[in-house]
This record gives sequence, C-alpha cells and structure tokens, in this order.
Amino acid sequence: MKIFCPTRHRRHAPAFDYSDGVPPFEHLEKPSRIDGVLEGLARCGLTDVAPVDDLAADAVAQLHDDDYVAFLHALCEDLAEDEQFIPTIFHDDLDGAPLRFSAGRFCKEIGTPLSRGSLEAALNSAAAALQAANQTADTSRESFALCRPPGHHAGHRRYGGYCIFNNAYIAASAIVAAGHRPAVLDIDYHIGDGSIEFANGDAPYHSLHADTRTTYPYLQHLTERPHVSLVELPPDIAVADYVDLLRVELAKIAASSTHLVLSLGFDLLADDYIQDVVTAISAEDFEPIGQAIGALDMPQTLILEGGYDRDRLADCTQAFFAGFMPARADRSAAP
Ligand code: OKP
Ligand code: ZN
Repeated sequence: MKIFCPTRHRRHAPAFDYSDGVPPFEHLEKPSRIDGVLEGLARCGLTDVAPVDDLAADAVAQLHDDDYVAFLHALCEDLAEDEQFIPTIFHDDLDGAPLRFSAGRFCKEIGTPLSRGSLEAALNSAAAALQAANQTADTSRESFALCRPPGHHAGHRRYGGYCIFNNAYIAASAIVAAGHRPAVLDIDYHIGDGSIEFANGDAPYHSLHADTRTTYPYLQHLTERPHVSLVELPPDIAVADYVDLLRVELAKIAASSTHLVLSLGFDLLADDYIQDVVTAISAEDFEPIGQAIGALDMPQTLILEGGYDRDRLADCTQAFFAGFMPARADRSAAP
C-alpha cells in the first residue's frame, strides 16, 4: 500500500482549542498525530511512504466556492507568523466587512484557529488526498493519504471542526473524473457534515457516527436524503455490534459503487477526549474493523480524518492495518 504523506502539514499547528464551559486547552489536532500514524504503519511493515510537496489549488478551486478560497488566501497572507486567528463576530450581514471581521461568514466553530501557514497546509493535505486517489484510480491498488488538517467537516464554503478543505471529496472527485463510481464511507466518530454537502449520485456518502444531537456538530435535524446513508451509533457500542452495522453499509456500497473512499478516523477509540457519548471500542478492536473494510472487493483510497489520543494512535493504526492488509491480499487471491 502506498502512503502519501504531506510535507507541509506542520505549517498548521493550532495552539488552543475551545469547548463550552472550559478554559482554552491544548489543541490535540497537532502535527505529531502524523508521527503516531506513521509509527503504527511501520509496525505493520508499511513503509512505502511518498512525500507530497504539492498544493492542490486547482482541485480545491473546483470543489470549494471561489469567495471562500479567496478569503482564506487573503486572511492567511495577512496573519503574522506567530499569530493564531479566530473570528469574533458571527452574523449574516458581513459581506464587505474588513477582512478579519468577515471571517464569521465561513467559520462555523472556533476550535479551528488559523495561522499564516494554515492555507498552505490545507492545500498540501488536499494534494495528498488527490495523489492517493489518482494512484488508486490508475492502478486499482489501495492508497492511504495522511491528511492533516482533516477534512470531513469542511463544506463548500465553511471551515470548522478542525477541517478546512474536504479531502475525502477531493479524492472522490478525482475518482469520478477518472470514470469510476466511488462511495465515501466515513468511520470517524463524528458525522462528516461537510462531506454531506458534496454527496451526489456519482459519489454517495455513508457514515457511522455518534448521536449528532449531543455530540459535535450538535445538529438537531439531520436526516437521510438520496445518496446519504446515516447510521447513528448507540452509546457504549462494542466492536461486534459496530462491525454488524458496518457490514450493512459495506453491502450497500458493494451493490452500487466501483471504488471506496474511506474517511478513516481513529476517534472511535473509547475515551478519546473528544467523545461526548462514549464508545467501548479498544485499540485492538480496529483490527476486525480493518478486516471488514479490507474485504470489500473494490479499489480503495483511505483518507485520514480524526483521532486525538496521540499515545494510542500508533496502536489503533497498527490494529486497523493488521486486519486490513491480509483482507486485501485474500480478496486478490480469490478466483
Ligand atoms: C473533528 B473530527 C466538543 C467540542 C468539539 C470540535 C470537534 C471536531 C472533530 N465538546 N470540537 O475528528 O471529526
Ligand atoms: Zn472525529
């Protein structure tokens, strides 16, 4: 499996995170997460790492709105090297306001502070997704993009939830452009409310996620619609039940699509600090999850999303690929 690792992701390094009722705290969507994932991959012998230096400006311009991308360019350029930017005002009549007071048009959550390097890092993260998708489309072999910042909360014209550009749909769009029919399957603990904006008949969206009403992004009226399949996880879910729910989505995807784009978050891990409704999933439990997904007999592009327990990310990654890689091999050996 080829691994696509962005080389500029450290340019985005949010210092503080914000949540209701607590003082600002250390931001855990941090550069060292990638080191944890790489360590887990190496333990599985997965060391075919391609560094990605590119910026996917064209692919991002095709997916996201022009005024949103132009805003990010102008803002990041305006920031001092050591500055972290969070908007202060949010209402619907900010068009034409001074640059720093217009950000509330696009920012939907203040736990995603931007810095001078954030745009460069987000474009580089999108480039990793794009290269992984192109490699899978060209060779039918699985690829893994170590995207950072993550992407599934980023919509056409909004950032937040640690996400700036939608890496999974950057990948899906490239696979569509190559003439295939991908499905996006999101196993991050959170729903990809950004990804949902991009779901369509060419690239449907499937997600298993914690209750969206009581967990980020706290959406109260989310419902299924054509090309969007949503599975809410019950509290304290354990791996056997999780894999049962997962198999139902995998069967739907097998019936409708030719390629898989996997939004791979490791924040399903019990007690990841981000969980409002906790799971009963251990690091080792990622093995049967990886196994079930790897057995889906179609080319797969994996896109990193969340997972914030820096000390256990390597264990989660190792377990996932200990299940995933043998399942890929078995499936290619099948007659
Ligand atoms: C990004 B990803 C909850 C605060 C939530 C944002 C969470 C972003 C998750 N008290 N802060 O892993 O889906
Ligand atoms: Zn998440």
